[in-house]
Amino acid sequence: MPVSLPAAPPVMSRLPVGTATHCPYCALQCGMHVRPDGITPRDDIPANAGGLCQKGWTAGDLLTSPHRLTTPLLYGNPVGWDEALDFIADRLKSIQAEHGPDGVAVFGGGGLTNEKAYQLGKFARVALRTSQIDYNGRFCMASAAAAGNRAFGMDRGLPFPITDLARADVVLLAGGNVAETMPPFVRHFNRAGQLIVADPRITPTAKLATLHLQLTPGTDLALALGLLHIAIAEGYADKAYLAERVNGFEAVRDSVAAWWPERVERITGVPVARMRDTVQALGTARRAVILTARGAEQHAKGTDTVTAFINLALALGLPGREGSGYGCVTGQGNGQGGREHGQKADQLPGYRHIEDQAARAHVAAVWGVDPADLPGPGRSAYELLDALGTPAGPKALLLFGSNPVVSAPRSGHITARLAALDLLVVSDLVRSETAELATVVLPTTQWAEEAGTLTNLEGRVLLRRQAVAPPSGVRSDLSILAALARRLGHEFPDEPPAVFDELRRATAGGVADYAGITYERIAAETGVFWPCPAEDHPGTPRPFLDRFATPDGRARMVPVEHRPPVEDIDDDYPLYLTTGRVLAHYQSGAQTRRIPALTAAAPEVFVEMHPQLAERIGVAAGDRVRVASRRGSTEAPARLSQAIRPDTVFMPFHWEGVNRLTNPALDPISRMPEFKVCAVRVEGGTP
Ligand SMILES: Nc1nc2c(c(=O)[nH]1)N[C@H]1C(S)=C(S)[C@@H](COP(=O)(O)OP(=O)(O)OC[C@H]3O[C@@H](n4cnc5c(=O)[nH]c(N)nc54)[C@H](O)[C@@H]3O)O[C@H]1N2
Ligand SMILES: Nc1nc2c(c(=O)[nH]1)N[C@H]1C(S)=C(S)[C@@H](COP(=O)(O)OP(=O)(O)OC[C@H]3O[C@@H](n4cnc5c(=O)[nH]c(N)nc54)[C@H](O)[C@@H]3O)O[C@H]1N2
Ligand code: SF4
Ligand SMILES: [Mo]
Repeated sequence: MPVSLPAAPPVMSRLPVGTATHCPYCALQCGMHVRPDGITPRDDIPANAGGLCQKGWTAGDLLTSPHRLTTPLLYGNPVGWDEALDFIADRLKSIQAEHGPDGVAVFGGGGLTNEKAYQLGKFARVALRTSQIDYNGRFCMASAAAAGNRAFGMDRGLPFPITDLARADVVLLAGGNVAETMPPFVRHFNRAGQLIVADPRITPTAKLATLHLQLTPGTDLALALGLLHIAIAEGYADKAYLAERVNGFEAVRDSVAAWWPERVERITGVPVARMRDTVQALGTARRAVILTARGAEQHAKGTDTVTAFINLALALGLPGREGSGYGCVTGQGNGQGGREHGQKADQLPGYRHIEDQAARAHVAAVWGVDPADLPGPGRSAYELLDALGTPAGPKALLLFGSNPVVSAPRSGHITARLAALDLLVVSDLVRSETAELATVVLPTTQWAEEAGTLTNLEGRVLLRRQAVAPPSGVRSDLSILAALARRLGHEFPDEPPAVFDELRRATAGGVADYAGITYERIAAETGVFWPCPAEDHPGTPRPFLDRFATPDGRARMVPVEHRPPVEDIDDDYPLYLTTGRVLAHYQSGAQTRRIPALTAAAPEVFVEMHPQLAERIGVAAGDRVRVASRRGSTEAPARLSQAIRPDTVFMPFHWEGVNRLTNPALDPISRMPEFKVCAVRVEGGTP
């Protein structure tokens, strides 16, 4: 049965074209024209080719929002820029004088442009000389990144253009709800092909699927092991490909021998027949793609789970074949570029490792410093937030592009850590929940008010052009960093093209090599795929066609074992809580909860539950219930739905409170928290 796709949107009225730029939100980075009277989609950008979601259509309201910050705030009171910046610099110096360089920490975001992400990493290592920097991408696709590096020697979310999906006969999507999280994505699925979705809920994406695997939360790893077991048993392993391109098949084959389909059914709840249908579809397809997203990745075993799906893809001979492959559906606007240029605790620009001596020497030369002066690796995002204000932890935090009071796991605890700081500086467009706690808030320019590059989920570097003048009183993040650096004795460029030129040099020769990418080329070619080592190099849409990025060019299969969620259900907390997104809101909601059309579409948080469960616990539709975990509790109205398993409740995390419940248990490799499964109880039922 072919995939059923929603009807194409009506043909756009041909309004005068404005500035060609890109959406402020997710990693699809839809192309859009911004005009004074509104937004229209671009049709020259393949990822959206004329489409936008509701958030994109209404993004213009961000530019005129009455909630916009336009003056720095010191202890909540408006002050001038010099006063704010002098205050911050003085406090940074005195805190570092007392506690050493690591007394100050920096936290970034995957929504920041490449230029900002790069500059933030340089600011931390050069101006502050702190090792304490990480960013919210650790909460996003860090597990897929770690697994991709382990298997392929390179983490490029989709190692092929998104338009390749149209040629795949079968797509298996584990833990992604792209119909709500990137609506124009669904137009790339092959209408004549099959879509198989693994999700505990019957989401709008699962409704498009030809086959839905409605697994128990936290069991994707068992599912992937079971699928590989069946694939090998039924003779679908591609022996010629494995011999030519892959190391480690035998050990993985032996490790899945015990993952009998019936055993996997008991753990996942997915019927054996559906697993067999899935394997048969993948195994007999001429071209097939396996994708993972946050549903499978945001677990304390996320890296191993993605590894298990990559093992399946490798056994079937998919990666590195045109029209086939494995990919991670990256999330934030610059989720891909944001993980390449050094705002990660263990990383230098160009996806270089901070402990690699050659990498340190290269980057230090670009920065004009002694390699020995560059700090080593710091704490990962949750561990950094958890250490704030503790005796051994940082006493100050500079935060750019994240709202952890809403979005961090165990957020009640993280809010207390933020409140324990001597100095919290937040650069933001609006007074987010985290900015409410800040000693100093710095109002910054946003997407269409400034230029910069972003790297979309395909690894295509795009140019987000400035379309409007910023309101008076705000400054760009780059100029804020330059002004602070100057006060700390360093000269940093503050214009995006100058920063990008430096980024090109810093990434030259690295895994994520941008040396050959220029603003002019991006504009002329509607984006350039990295790696692109020289201006006459065409860029690399499909990096794995001939070889993988490992030293011997072969992919690595790694045996992995399933284990239950870190916190399983029991008598006290008998239900699984899983969390995720709704169409109308973005992330912590700091931006979208301030847009009237979006709050009208999705006005408040809710807890989705099956009617059988509701009946069992005495809850009627719309009742306010209390949801409690071992870490905290929150209230929300109940929303009854047949689309969820009776043992599981779902809450979107766009509102403060949901993350008070979530479990910060971390993946040992990626340091990803277990956002997608913890144990809760639901009480109440008061109308
Ligand atoms: N509307 C909207 N779109 C967004 C965003 C947004 O906030 N709002 N954010 C962007 C960002 S940063 C990201 S990372 C992406 C995320 O994009 P997705 O990964 O598509 O989004 P999620 O809703 O987090 O999770 C996807 C699905 O995982 C399912 N799930 C939960 N637990 C499990 C599990 O254990 N196993 C499996 N297989 N599935 C499970 C959920 O039911 C959910 O339907 O979206 C991007 N696009
Ligand atoms: N329970 C649960 N929690 C989750 C998730 C989940 O699935 N479940 N998903 C996780 C994921 S995948 C992600 S990516 C995180 C995201 O969560 P956050 O890190 O909180 O991301 P945003 O809400 O996008 O926060 C961005 C903030 O920066 C501001 N901002 C936007 N652009 C700029 C800019 O250019 N400069 C500056 N200085 N500020 C800017 C915005 O106004 C906003 O306040 O949440 C994670 N938390
Ligand atoms: S799908 Fe993502 S990039 Fe496209 S309009 Fe919606 S939020 Fe923007
Ligand atoms: Mo994300």
